[in-house]
Amino acid sequence: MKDEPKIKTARMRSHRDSSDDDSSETDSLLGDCMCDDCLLEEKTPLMQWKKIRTLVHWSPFVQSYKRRYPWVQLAGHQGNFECAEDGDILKKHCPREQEALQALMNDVLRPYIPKYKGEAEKNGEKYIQMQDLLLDFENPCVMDCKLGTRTYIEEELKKAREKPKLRKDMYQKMIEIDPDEPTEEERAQEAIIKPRYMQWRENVSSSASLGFRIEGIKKADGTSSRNFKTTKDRQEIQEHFTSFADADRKTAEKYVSTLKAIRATLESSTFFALHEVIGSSLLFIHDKSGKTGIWIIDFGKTIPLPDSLTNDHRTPWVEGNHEDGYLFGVDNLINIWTSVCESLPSNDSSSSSSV
Ligand code: I3P
Repeated sequence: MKDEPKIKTARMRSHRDSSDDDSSETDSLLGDCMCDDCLLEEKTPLMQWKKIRTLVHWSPFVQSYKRRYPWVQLAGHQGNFECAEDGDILKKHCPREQEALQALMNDVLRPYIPKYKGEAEKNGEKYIQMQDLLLDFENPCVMDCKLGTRTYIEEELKKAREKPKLRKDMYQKMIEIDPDEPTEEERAQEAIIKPRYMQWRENVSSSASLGFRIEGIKKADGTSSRNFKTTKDRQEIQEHFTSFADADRKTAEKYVSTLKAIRATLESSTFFALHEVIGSSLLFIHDKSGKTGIWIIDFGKTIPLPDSLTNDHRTPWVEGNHEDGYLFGVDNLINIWTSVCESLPSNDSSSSSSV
């Protein structure tokens, strides 16, 4: 078929292989394709149909492009995804992300990373092919938390100094949240430079103070929100986590234990010690069956450190040290999810009646 992606590099086994069907290794992105090819695919299982139908109602994130190809995406750049064969997803090619994913396939972090399936081409465009993480869940609840105290790379800062590029779109996004924020000069230009916007975003959200921020939440009842730009307060975040977990203590406990496992793995990862990890997210997914998982996604701004440097990911950033605050964010996530657990009644009714 002319539209089928051609995988250029050797492909790993499909995650639909029964021997390889491990939900703890599912992928990253929130994509489900409604393209004609997928809908007409004879082997499309009923469950997949149901999921597609449900996700189509996730209206704020549905985007239509090309021949009515609605995709669902919780966070990140719109229009970056396409469908692929075997229920995989295609993400617009980014050399940095591809390099990171390739390296991560040989790192201890691999179980928490979307499976990288190689490079693909569709309609003349180059893509990275990855597993669709949602495939193993039935009507999933999904939350994207962007990690780190800093969301722009040092290179962007240097470029902005050398050749400032004014962004009218970012000015507009800023005044929508806080009309008083722009300086007189910015107001006259009706534009701002990107690092200024990114730093302001970090400060109005919890990125700067807690090392992570909520980017988007989709719940099982079909409701969804990306309205977290000014969500900064610890208590408010705890309430969002509680609601996301449907006030279910078991779900919250599973998230705490997975977060602790991810932290331990990050601390022992060679890849992580040798990279600045900016703009990467943790994707939380669970469904009614009790299945939960957290995956590390988005590596477009993950960069190898200069030769003599390693990052501890907790030391505060000063220009030149490349620190990103990633583990500081994971520490705070664990802390807040632990508070969620402590605030909820135990699911085990026998323990309350055993006195
Ligand atoms: C966007 C967000 C993205 C960033 C994008 C921003 O702001 O910070 O992470 O993309 O920059 O517009 P918001 O969430 O407030 O909409 P990158 O991380 O890839 O830089 P862009 O508009 O230059 O893509």
